Amino acid sequence: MISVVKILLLILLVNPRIVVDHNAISSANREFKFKNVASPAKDDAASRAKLTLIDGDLDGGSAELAALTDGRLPGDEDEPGSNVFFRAGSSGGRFRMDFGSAIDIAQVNTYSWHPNSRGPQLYKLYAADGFDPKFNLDPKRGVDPASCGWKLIALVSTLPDKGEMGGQYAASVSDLGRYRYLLFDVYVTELYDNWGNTFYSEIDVIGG
Ligand SMILES: [Ca+2]
Ligand SMILES: [Ca+2]
Repeated sequence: MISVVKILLLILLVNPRIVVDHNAISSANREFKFKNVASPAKDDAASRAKLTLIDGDLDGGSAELAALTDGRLPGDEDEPGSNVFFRAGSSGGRFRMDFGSAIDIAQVNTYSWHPNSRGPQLYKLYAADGFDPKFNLDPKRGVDPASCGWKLIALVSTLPDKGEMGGQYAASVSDLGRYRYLLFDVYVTELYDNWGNTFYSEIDVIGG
């Protein structure tokens, strides 16, 4: 007989591990050094992936999507042109990463930096191998990716419970498995004003 404990253990084992980290405004640094998450890498698997916007608009002040994987980091806490962020006042959007063929994904690390509400990260991460007959390469908002060939890997939130929202953030999702595609469903961090779209500085994908 399978006990509830065994089922819970199984869920823990197959679920990826999520680690989040934060450097306060005062301790933010150009190297993106964190206590619990590795600093961004230059020639990780994401640097060879193709990035495609699926839904939403990038802000006029945002860098091109490619800035997410160029290995370059902003030199300052408020450097729009070195970050990727969705249009001010919008509720975020979706983009896809294509590795060309399936790869073993050990880690997905996301990095952001801003002195205020555009610092923290809030997104859903999906992955797919593309073999599902119902597979939809471009599911827009309103279409649940899990209904068309994507697997929900993690809900990542680095939102602080209290205190300052600004600073540097890193999130690391481990042990994903073997996939060709990743989908990032990116949300605003707050709705009080138009400035809740995160400044994403870099996304690393570490192969297994
Ligand atoms: Ca990188
Ligand atoms: Ca970058």
